[in-house]
Amino acid sequence: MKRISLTQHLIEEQRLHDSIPAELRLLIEVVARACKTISHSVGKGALGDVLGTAHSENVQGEIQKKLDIISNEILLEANEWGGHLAAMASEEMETIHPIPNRYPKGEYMLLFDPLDGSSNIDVNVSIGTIFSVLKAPEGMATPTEQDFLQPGTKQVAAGYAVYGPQTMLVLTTGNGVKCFTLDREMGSWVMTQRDIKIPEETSEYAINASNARHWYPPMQQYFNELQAGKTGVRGRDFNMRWIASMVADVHRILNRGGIFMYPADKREPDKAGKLRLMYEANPMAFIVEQAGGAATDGKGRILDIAPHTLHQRVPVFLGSRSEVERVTAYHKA
Ligand code: AHM
Ligand code: MG
Repeated sequence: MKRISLTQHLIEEQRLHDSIPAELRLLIEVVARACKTISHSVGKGALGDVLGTAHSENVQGEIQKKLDIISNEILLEANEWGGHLAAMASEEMETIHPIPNRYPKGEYMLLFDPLDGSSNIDVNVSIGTIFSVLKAPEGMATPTEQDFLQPGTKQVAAGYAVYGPQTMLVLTTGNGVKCFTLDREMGSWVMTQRDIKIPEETSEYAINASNARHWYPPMQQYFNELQAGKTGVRGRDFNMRWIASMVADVHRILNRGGIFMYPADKREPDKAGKLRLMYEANPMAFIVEQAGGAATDGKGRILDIAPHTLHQRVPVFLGSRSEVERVTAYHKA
């Protein structure tokens, strides 16, 4: 089989669809290179002294792991000097990170969750990096948080790297979803899936069911029906998987179908759900829609949400279209 590298793919996409100008190609390649570096650190584990906590907290009040901070630094450093970006924002930084004055600025803005699934780092379970790319608003002089607050429909690219038995990069620029596998010996990303499509029907769901008693009634109803399986209104059994790394759960769903849910619950009514809109839900929703699936917050399309803060949270229902539409209908009823 002919090997198609990430670079070759990006150049050919530009020729075919005019969707990846040189600056965006550079951006994607730099992010992909940074993910290689992160993958290398992840793979070293205790031998690289990268496990354990960093004894600091991020803006969400979560204890940061050493790898959260290392991955954040790797992405910042890799993306600062190329001239393709105006600013960056991250789960691990309270405010935005404008490109320092000593470097040229570009027209893109990059958001990321540098190391998603942090609770799995120390137990050698798949984790990942999620990223989203926006264009700077016309005429923007000095970037502010406000400039980032664009709906997910404005994303020009989104992707994730999953650090599992294999390291993979899943990418969309709005023309379907491609997957690249890291050839560790050659150090290159090689295309291994050209057009990922999520099966429309599924009998598999992913949710942290330990939160069940805190959910709102529509979620409880949907979940009870799944659990009742053959004996209930659904008339068939469902299987459950929960990795607690969104990247790994979404990756499984992209490949064999399923529905991923992180609903809002009653404990913190002001914080709608756990996952963050700008650098978790939006990029994943873009990828899932491009793969033929659906992504909602229970009420409407995630990509249509007009954000009001950088770190805002959102309920997430995504994956196989039929189940996402069903659980969304329960919320609207
Ligand atoms: P993180 O970005 O701090 O790692 O948190 C996000 C993660 C998701 O990857 C995952 O789906 C979820 O949190 C797991 O939550 P829980 O600990 O409730 O299982
Ligand atoms: Mg995360």
